[in-house]
Amino acid sequence: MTLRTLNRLAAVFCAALITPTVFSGPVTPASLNPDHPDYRMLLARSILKKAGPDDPYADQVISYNSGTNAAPGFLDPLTTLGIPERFTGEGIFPSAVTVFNSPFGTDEIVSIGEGGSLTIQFNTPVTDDPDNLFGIDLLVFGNALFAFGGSGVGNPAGLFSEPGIIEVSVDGTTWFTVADALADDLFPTEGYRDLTDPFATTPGSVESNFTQPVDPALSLADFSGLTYAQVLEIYNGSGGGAGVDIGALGLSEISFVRISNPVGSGITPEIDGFADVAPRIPGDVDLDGQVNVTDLLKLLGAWGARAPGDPPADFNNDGLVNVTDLLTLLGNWG
Ligand SMILES: [Ca+2]
Ligand SMILES: [Ca+2]
Ligand SMILES: [Ca+2]
Ligand SMILES: [Ca+2]
Repeated sequence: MTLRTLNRLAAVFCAALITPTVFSGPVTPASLNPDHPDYRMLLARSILKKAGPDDPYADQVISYNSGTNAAPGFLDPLTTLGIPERFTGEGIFPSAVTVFNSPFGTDEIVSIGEGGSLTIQFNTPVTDDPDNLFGIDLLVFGNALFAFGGSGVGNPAGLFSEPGIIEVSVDGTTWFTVADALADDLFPTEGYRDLTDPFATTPGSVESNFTQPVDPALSLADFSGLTYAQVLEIYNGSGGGAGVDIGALGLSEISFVRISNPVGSGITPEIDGFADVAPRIPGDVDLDGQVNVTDLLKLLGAWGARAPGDPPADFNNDGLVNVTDLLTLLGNWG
């Protein structure tokens, strides 16, 4: 058995782990519990935060209930704070996190058994910014992964996923259920933009963007038979994650996210992290931070009804690339 096979088996194993364990009740947020092993780390992190602007990732665990059958060992909810994993298996089977190789360390992800839930908080609210790509405001990262078909995604495309329910809240009291996205499902995490081997044992050179969503119009079928290189192309620099538009729920901002797993689901979602989507510059089709002739040509090439995977030239997210978007581009030229 090669390292690659072992590596892949480990990831699949962790994605599918369903073993009974004892019920554990809600935990005290580590920041309030000096006995917690990560207390000092969190303290240091929060002190650092005060010195500079907040990062775009989850900041606090409000509660965690592991449910009845969470994967043994994957019971630390603090693993969902901060930036999602780019590299996994340190000390075991070190490898880059790719759409075919999800994070599997006990210090990287947490498991939510049946009847369980995880609630986190962002210090800075996630807003329904109109300049967020595809209208997506929040990303939830799990350990879902595409089935590898020999040279890329299998055909038909397969996904190892354990969908969890996503809810969001302004105040941590009144909750809104997200209808069109599930945690630990599409889209698998991708740590880098420049890897050629999806089972690479060393990091890539160019990091993906964990605050940029994958086009939510893409379905699993759109990935059928794609090579790894083609998947990276369609991800367009994104680090993946399940995308949530809080505007679709009638909300302008949220600070709390809850992932839950109903009794009887037969699965155990794993969660890696949460990100607040960064707004793009309106008119910047290729997402390089500038609005210029390259963006204009891409917009003109995408003119008309927007299809899944098209260049993101629909700045007002109305499904059309037309004169409204052209004027937005010209108005932000330079
Ligand atoms: Ca939105
Ligand atoms: Ca994590
Ligand atoms: Ca540009
Ligand atoms: Ca438009």
